[in-house]
Amino acid sequence: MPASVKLLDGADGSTERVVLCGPDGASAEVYLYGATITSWTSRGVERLFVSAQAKLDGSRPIRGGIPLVFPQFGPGELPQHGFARTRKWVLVDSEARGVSAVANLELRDDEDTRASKWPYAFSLRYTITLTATTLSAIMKIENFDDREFSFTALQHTYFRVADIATTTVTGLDGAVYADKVRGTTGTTERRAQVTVAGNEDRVYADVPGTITVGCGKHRVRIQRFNFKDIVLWNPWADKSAEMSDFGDSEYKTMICVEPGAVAKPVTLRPAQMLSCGQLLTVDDAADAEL
Ligand code: TA6
Repeated sequence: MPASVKLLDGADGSTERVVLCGPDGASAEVYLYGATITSWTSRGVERLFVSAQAKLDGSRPIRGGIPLVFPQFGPGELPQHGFARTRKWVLVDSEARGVSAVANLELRDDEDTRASKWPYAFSLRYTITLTATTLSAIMKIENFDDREFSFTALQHTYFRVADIATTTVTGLDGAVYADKVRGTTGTTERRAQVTVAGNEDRVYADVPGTITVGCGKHRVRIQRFNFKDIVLWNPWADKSAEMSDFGDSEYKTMICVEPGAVAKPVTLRPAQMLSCGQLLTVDDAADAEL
């Protein structure tokens, strides 16, 4: 089946989300609100997690999928994780070409952002490309101001897993991380296969190579472009109970493995730009491998 792109309108009649369809039944769904990818299905399996209690009406950031964090990771002068994930983005164009479905979205400064603590003129283009077994999410951040500006950025990917107890993350061994739960910094990850058995909130800096998230036979490879850092997060039971848009036991079927530039800010001079993002590839084990 050839690739296709559908625009779906919201209650107000304006385009609310874009559905990309690729070969072999692959699909992805992107809300213009926050340019949040809320679904990625490949090889018949939904690869992303969205909470059953997530708000999809624009009243708060979508709890799940791939929220975009820009221009601030974490708490700070702006609201947590910055404004990109709560703005209405513009669909610039979309196209289905052969085996790929593509959507180009854009966010620019507006009077609200110019009145914020991060008042700079900028353009943030976001290109999402779907094929049968890959999802590419590439941001192009451009400084349209006459001043340099600094930012941190991240793609807050929520992976859907069958069981957190049998989920592994590989590729982090040797990386140094800050542990926001234990309040430590400078710890080196020694495990080739990282597992999660409680609340984890870690920022691994300067991680080389490919990261793989696996559970049972389902595996997704993460390749990154100018996103050297990886955040690993699972709220576990206590933090889950504190989140109104997250089910108390949903921590058992999700893990956040988030590529970004967050360990230190990126600075762009006027007219300078940075392309950054990730390529997700399905790499399921053959039955014989299990
Ligand atoms: O990426 C990990 C993290 O920074 C955690 O500290 C936690 O706050 C998570 O993001 C979710 O943040 P949110 O603002 O979406 O509730």
